[in-house]
Amino acid sequence: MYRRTSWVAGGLVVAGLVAVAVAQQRPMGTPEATPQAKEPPVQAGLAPLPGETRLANIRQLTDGGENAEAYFSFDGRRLIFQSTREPYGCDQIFTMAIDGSELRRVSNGEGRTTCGYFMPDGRQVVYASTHATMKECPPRPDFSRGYVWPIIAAYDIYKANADGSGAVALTTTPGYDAEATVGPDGRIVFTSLRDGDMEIYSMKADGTDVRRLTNRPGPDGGAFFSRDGKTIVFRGKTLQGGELAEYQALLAEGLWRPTDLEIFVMNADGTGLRQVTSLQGSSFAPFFHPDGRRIIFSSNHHDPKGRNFDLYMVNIDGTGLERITHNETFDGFPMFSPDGKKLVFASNRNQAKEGETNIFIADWVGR
Ligand SMILES: [Ca+2]
Ligand SMILES: [Ca+2]
Ligand SMILES: [Ca+2]
Repeated sequence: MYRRTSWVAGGLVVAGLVAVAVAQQRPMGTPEATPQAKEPPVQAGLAPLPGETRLANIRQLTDGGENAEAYFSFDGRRLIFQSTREPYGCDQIFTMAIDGSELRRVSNGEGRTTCGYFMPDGRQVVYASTHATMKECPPRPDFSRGYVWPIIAAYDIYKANADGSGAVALTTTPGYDAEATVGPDGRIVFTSLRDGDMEIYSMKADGTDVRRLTNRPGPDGGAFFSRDGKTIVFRGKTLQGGELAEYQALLAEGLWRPTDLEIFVMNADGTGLRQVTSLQGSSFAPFFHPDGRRIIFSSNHHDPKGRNFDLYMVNIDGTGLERITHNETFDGFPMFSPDGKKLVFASNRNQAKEGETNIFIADWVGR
C-alpha cells in the first residue's frame, strides 16, 4: 500500500523510490534495437471526475505498470518519461508522441534511471542513470524506519541523442546528481549532493559552468525554469532544530523522509528566493504555466492521512489556490504544453491493477 505514498518522495526525486522487484532479466540491446511498435493505448474522452472543470478530453497514454514524470518537448509534440515495465526491473527512460504512439526507449536498459528532459532543439535529451557504477536495479528501500527513501549516490546526469545513442556524462562528481531539466537557452538545472546537502545547481548544456543556486539546510530540488528562463520554481523546506537534525542524520545514511515540502521560486541565478506555498503538507512537482504568473503542482495537504495527492494551481505570489484534480488516488507531475493548451500528468486513476500509475494528457479549459 505504500505504492501511492511512495510518490511523497516528490518532484523529480522518485529516483529509486518506488518499490519494485529487484532486477530480473534485462536485455542489453542498444536503444536503436528496441523501437516498440505497439499500438498506442490511447483512450479517447476519459471523463474528468466531478469538480475537474479545468480538464477536458482526458486521454490515457500508457497501459499499466509504473509511468511518471512525462515532460513535453519544446515543440510540444513529444513526451519523455520514466517507466518500469517488462522486461525491466526498474525505471528506464522512454519517449513517445503525445498520442502515445512512437514509443522508444532512450536509456540503455542498465541500472535505474530518472528525470528525462528534452533539450530545446528536440535532438537531444538529458536524464539521470546509475548504469556507470550500478548496472542492476538498486535494492528496494528498507521501510523498517517508516517512509524513508534512498537518495541513490550512483546517479549521474547524461545527455544523449533523442534516439538514445551517443550518451555522455555531464556530471562525474561522487554522489547524487539527478533531476535535470532544461531552460529555453539550453541551460540545465539539477539537484546534487556534491556539497553535502540537497541543493540546486545549473550548468551549460555541455556540463561546464556549474553554478550553485541554493544554499540552505534542507531538501531543495525538483527545479524547472519558467518559459522565459528567468525564474526557477522548485520544492524545498526550510528546516530548523530537531527537524534539521533528523534530516541531516538520515541524509548521512543516504535516506530522506520527504513528507513536508513547500513550493519556492527564485531568479535563474539563485537570487530572489521566495516561498510560494505554506500548505503544511507535501507539495512538490511544480511547473510554471506559460504565462509565468501561475504554478501548477501536486500536494497532499488536503488529506489528513497524507496519502492522496492532487493537482493544484497557485499564483506566483501564493494567492488564488485552485484545486485541479479530484481523484481519490495519486495525481502528480503536471506539466503544461508550451502553448498552455494541454496538461500532461501522472495518475493512478483508471488503473487496471492496484498501484498502477499511467500518463494522461488533457485539454486545459479556460485561461
Ligand atoms: Ca554523481
Ligand atoms: Ca538545501
Ligand atoms: Ca488524487
